[in-house]
Amino acid sequence: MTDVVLVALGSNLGDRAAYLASARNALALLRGTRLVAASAVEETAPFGWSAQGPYLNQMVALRTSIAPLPLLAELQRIERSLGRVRRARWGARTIDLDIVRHGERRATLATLTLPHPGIASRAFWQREIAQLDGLLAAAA
Ligand code: PH2
Ligand code: MG
Ligand code: MG
Repeated sequence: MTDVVLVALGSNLGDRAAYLASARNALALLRGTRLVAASAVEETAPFGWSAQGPYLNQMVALRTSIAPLPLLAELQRIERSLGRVRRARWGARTIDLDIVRHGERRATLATLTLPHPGIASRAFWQREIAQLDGLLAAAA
């Protein structure tokens, strides 16, 4: 049993494009997982806490057998491996990996809400989701 999972990537410290590329590689290496589509990379102004540099954002689609909470743990492991240090909420980071959608699942847990509640307020996520949905439909 596999699901199509959308994962948002964001970086605003150091070599941002290299962090995105390393994260894509690490995602593609997860057990039971294929990276099946990637959106364009977009530079975006920071939201939440404006005294930080601009982000590179991208979204990828995975086909995976990993359930939401174990996948969240894998994303946090990848973040740590790429030098992520958790300081302020919404502060600058080398890499941020967020589960945006996990198949049709809905969840409201302390650590994870699905679909991600940030979709409605982030125009760049809406653009990336539209790109991925188009790529996935073309591949189906
Ligand atoms: N992520 C944040 C905080 N602010 N701003 C942009 N432009 N892009 C992000 O991915 C982002 C942010 C917390 O996750
Ligand atoms: Mg985030
Ligand atoms: Mg995050």
